[in-house]
Amino acid sequence: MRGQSEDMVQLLTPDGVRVEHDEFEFTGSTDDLVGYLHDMIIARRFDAEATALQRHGELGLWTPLIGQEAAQVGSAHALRPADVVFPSYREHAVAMVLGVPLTNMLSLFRGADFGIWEKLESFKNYQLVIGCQTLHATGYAMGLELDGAVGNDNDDDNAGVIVYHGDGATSQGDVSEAFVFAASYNAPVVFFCQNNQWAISEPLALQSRIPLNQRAEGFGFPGIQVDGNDVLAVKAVTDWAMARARSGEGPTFIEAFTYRMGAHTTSDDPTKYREREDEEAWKGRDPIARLSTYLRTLGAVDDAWFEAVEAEAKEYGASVRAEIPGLESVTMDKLFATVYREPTVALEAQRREYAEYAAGSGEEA
Ligand SMILES: Cc1ncc(C[n+]2csc(CCOP(=O)(O)OP(=O)(O)O)c2C)c(N)n1
Ligand SMILES: [Mg+2]
Repeated sequence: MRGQSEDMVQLLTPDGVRVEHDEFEFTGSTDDLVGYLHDMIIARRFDAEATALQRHGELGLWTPLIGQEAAQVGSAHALRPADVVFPSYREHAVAMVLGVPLTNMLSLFRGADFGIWEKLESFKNYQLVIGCQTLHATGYAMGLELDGAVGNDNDDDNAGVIVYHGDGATSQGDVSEAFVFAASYNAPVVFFCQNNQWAISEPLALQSRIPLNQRAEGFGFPGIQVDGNDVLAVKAVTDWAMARARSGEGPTFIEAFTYRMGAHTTSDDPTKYREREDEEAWKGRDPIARLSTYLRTLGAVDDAWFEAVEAEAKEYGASVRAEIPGLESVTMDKLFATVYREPTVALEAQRREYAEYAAGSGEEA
């Protein structure tokens, strides 16, 4: 595959065969893997439901995660309760693993709230400004260090930050600045780049002449490429990087080499800019299929298991749809009230200006 490094970490081949690696091993149990497969199947179902809800006009937009389940589920399972996540806008499976109610996400994409969701202390708001969350995450990580939450002898007292961003985001100035600060301050932050090969219609080849993980070396911290469709390898590499962060060894860049199997968003049509052969080639590397093959070979899952998960996914899908009518709608009053904890003079002036405009136009305030 183009952009794939020779030393990409892989522990499970696309055919579902387990392979050894000199440095990394998956230390979890088979039961853990069955749990990850379950999470990946449910996440894909949630994603399909949300895409369908957008098509029915219930959501303004949706950002599909299909294809990126292993990158998200594997990395999320490497996190501990004190760790903090800064997502971009596609990390629905990370949210799911961390117990953020997924209806919170539907609410955001319906325009019914502003991302003030549950568990904000450990899973921050989605960001649509490409790459900006890498700066927020780095600043937060520097704060953890100042708070003494890094490098303690008792590892239970330690915490780290993980920030998710895309391949396209690495072309943003914000991301380079975050790398500089993370390196200078040895911040406990893991940059988890889901290289899904596309930044909307721009292929990775336009953005980088070298595999993305090699960029980290120039900033002075390790960069590693992992097979992002291999949940075992993603878990092992993220465990290592988060342990480095928590113990005070500083930042790490992980490039999870994966593929956006769907559209960029529900407003996008990838048939306009990418080849069907490309999509077919990546279908053969589907993260769910390869783990299913492996676990079937072990005898850890069978047809009955898949039927039960399918039934659960179906029921879950129905419960997601049932939530929609109960979601609040947004009023301009609520919008103004949510900007700052205390209103500012400028904001109050804007609120008055809007109220006058609404009164004149007959629009709801
Ligand atoms: C600062 C900024 N510039 C441009 C955009 C428009 N935009 C939205 S998504 C996107 C591509 C991002 O690609 P990538 O970082 O690879 O993330 P992916 O969507 O593939 O997960 C762009 C350019 C934006 N939201 N913010
Ligand atoms: Mg991308």
